[in-house]
Amino acid sequence: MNKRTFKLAGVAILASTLALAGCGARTDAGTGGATGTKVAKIGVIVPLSGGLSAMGLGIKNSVDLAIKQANASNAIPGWKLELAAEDDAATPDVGKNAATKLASDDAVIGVVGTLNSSVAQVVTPVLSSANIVQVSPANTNPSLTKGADLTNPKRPYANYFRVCTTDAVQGPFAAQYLLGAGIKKVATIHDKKSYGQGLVENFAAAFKAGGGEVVAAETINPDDSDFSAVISKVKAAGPDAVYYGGEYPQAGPLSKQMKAAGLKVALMGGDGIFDANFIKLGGTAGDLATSVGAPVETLDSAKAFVEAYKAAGFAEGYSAYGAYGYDAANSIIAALKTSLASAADAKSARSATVTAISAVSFEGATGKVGFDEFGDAVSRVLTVYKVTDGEWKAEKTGELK
Ligand code: ABU
Repeated sequence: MNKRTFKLAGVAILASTLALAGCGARTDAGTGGATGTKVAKIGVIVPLSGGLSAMGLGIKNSVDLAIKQANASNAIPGWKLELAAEDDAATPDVGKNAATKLASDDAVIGVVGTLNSSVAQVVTPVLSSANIVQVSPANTNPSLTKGADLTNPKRPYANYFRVCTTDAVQGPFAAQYLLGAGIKKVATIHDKKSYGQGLVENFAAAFKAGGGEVVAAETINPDDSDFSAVISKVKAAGPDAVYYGGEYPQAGPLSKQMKAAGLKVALMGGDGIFDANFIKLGGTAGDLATSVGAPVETLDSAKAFVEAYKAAGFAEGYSAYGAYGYDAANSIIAALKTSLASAADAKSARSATVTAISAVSFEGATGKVGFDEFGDAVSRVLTVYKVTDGEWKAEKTGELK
């Protein structure tokens, strides 16, 4: 099937789904046969532009899909859900403005986002002030749910939840993998951002505790493109591998420049580098990444999501976090079934939505979706991927031992 035929088939499937759902549901003039008279909006705050937009667009499209499916099945009788997507450009200040804009819209009842932990640190307080529930598909920095002192965890914001696991699990999972592969000496590099620094700290502590040695600990700036100085220092320390905390726009070129400089060891990173763009930008055979959950394509629970996403004909792939964006949106929608049931309008149901989501539990695309007392995901599964024949291939899926 060529791309155009595939897209047309997707439109036909969606149209027939909507037509079926319309039978027995009330219709509104101007809503194309949707399901209610009151409107509640689910916001999205992710990078829709810039270097990380591949991940952000996959999340936005997946939330859009969840909303369309909820409307088609009349999931919340009397209500029509709408998408309100905002670009944070992976930048805290832009994200804060996006949160302020969404919070000032009385129809917004929940937000899926952000991608970046550093952006969440300024977005969450704004949404918290407006009692708007936030569910991140991708933030992995532990402090967002446990506060700065992990030895004395305190939840900073009751409106914040996430459906992915955290770097307190991801870092040690990577350390165990490298130690198990016989790697005893690593150099670490991070980009000084909340995610990159936190990931490296969690990795290094576990690597040392497991008997490994960190022979160099370096940093780059988030927008650097020439890594020659840091590579010289790292190469002199003679590591067996480099562990990088950051995202693929820097990690791909860093790997390429490492090998060109004669530092021919694997670069390993976390979920921030797990994207096809890492390889396009210079990531090479043998490089490694961990990412949250099991590979989506192998999950029975994700089959319907993958098929519906393809049928919907989005221009971009669902990427590393699409299935998590879909589950995040569906966790909000599940809460809305309770909070909107007798609500006069969306704004008056915001607090009730925060309360309702704490008890949400269902089988999502990525597996069991639910939250603990900190708002963290109940699932702690991770996968190690290796660049093999020009693409990421899963090496090992499991939970931290
Ligand atoms: N977890 C990877 C996405 C980036 C972040 O948490 O900042």
